[in-house]
Amino acid sequence: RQKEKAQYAIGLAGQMRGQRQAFTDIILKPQATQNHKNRLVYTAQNTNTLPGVLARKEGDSATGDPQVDEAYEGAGATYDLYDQIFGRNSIDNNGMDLISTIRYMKGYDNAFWNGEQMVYGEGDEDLPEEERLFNRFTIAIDIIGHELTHGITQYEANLVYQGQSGALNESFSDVFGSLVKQRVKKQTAVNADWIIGEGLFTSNVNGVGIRSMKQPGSAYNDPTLGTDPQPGHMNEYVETTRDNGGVHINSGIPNKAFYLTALEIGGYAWEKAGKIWYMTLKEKLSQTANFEQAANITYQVAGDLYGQNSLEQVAVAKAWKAVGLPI
Ligand code: ASN
Ligand code: ZN
Repeated sequence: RQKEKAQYAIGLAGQMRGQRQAFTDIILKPQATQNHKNRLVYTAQNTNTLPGVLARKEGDSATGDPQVDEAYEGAGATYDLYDQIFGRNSIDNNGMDLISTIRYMKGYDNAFWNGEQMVYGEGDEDLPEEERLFNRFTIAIDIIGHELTHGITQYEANLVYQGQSGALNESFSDVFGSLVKQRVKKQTAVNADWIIGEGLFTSNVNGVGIRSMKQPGSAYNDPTLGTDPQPGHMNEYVETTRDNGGVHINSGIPNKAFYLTALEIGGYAWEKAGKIWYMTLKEKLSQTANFEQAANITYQVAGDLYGQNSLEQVAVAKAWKAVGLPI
């Protein structure tokens, strides 16, 4: 049971598909959208009823319940990244309410986007302390950004949650989740830890988080959870029928390509690498895109945004080549 948990920790994309809008102007001169940030945080009170009972709405002051307040603040930071940096107005780019439910079921070791809202378990709070592996899932702001990004992917490329397109779906969630965290912490690409889910494991686990974008496969190595199964190169691509064909496993490859791109460009990762990935997701990828197509499209987009043979475009090509996907 525990083993499965880590591997499935963190995203399901639904089937809806939003309308696409025209390209580049917004992205180089993003303007905050008219503010439609409307957060609603509910508690399921340890049941499976969604959304549950309203615990905090937009404008309310902190409740003192960390799960409620973290879900609220994390949704806010995610909204702000998309709004202020990419000019996007919420999940559907049309001001959709940001609905979160915390305390979903009892001892639930996961978080997910259900096609309409974010849902967070409280981890192993039901177990005696020495048996706990997971803390509450709102504890890590990148997890919140990850789940919300599944909503955005649903309205944009709508990547099919299977095989390589599914691993890309997962990877975009990790990329923007990590950018939410990096922006809140004001960290440049070189200073960021690129860990996903830092703080999620209790001290009973030998691990720093559920994934590492910088060094896929290195996030944990634990007697109960096993070893982080992520590859960081096509040579180690994992063929499996588990986990929808390894969507949380092979996402290590595009994750590392993003990390390498951001590192090579330098500065804050959301400013350029983030824009390239955002425009790729919003305007260019098809639902069934594979890694090779994603690589080619990020390269094209980098050229459109920053110029042919620009430092940024060259960085993208180098990064994909380094993970075994030459353009
Ligand atoms: N926490 C997982 C994720 O967001 C949930 C899932 O749908 N596998 O990827
Ligand atoms: Zn996910």
